[in-house]
Amino acid sequence: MTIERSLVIVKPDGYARGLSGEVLRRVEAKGYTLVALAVTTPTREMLAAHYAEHEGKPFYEPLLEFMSSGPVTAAVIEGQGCIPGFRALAGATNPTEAAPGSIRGDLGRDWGEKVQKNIVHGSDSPESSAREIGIWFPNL
Ligand code: DAT
Ligand code: MG
Repeated sequence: MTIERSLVIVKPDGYARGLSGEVLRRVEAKGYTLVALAVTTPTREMLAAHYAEHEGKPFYEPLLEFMSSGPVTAAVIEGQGCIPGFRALAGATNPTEAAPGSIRGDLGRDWGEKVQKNIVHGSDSPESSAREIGIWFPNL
């Protein structure tokens, strides 16, 4: 596997619960390197670009509303295979189904809302990673 970069976001729920450090701890404990780090409240424009693939889905509007509701911690991480590797650390999208041991499995649950508040985002492919890093860290 080649050295890759992935965009990791600690979403507003994770940030508000004080889980940024716990997520970054797991990233570093796994052996990935932090390349860039920022706390920011994303604009709707950034989020529309970031989540373009989900436009039109029933959870799209609640997702943009939620993601723009407060600060997030955004990071670029680096390491061999870190794109699938961080997805494995994050666990399944639905925290109820995410395996114990994963971030979503250990730290998340169903809050009975329209959008899954699942603590973290991680890029799902090299193409997504390059696109997302361009949106969140245009100077990299
Ligand atoms: P992932 O974040 O695991 O890559 P995704 O890209 O399919 O998942 O969806 C993006 C986000 O949208 C996800 O983290 C939470 C929300 N979401 C996805 N599917 C959903 C659903 N069926 N109901 C509510 N929210 C959903
Ligand atoms: Mg996704």
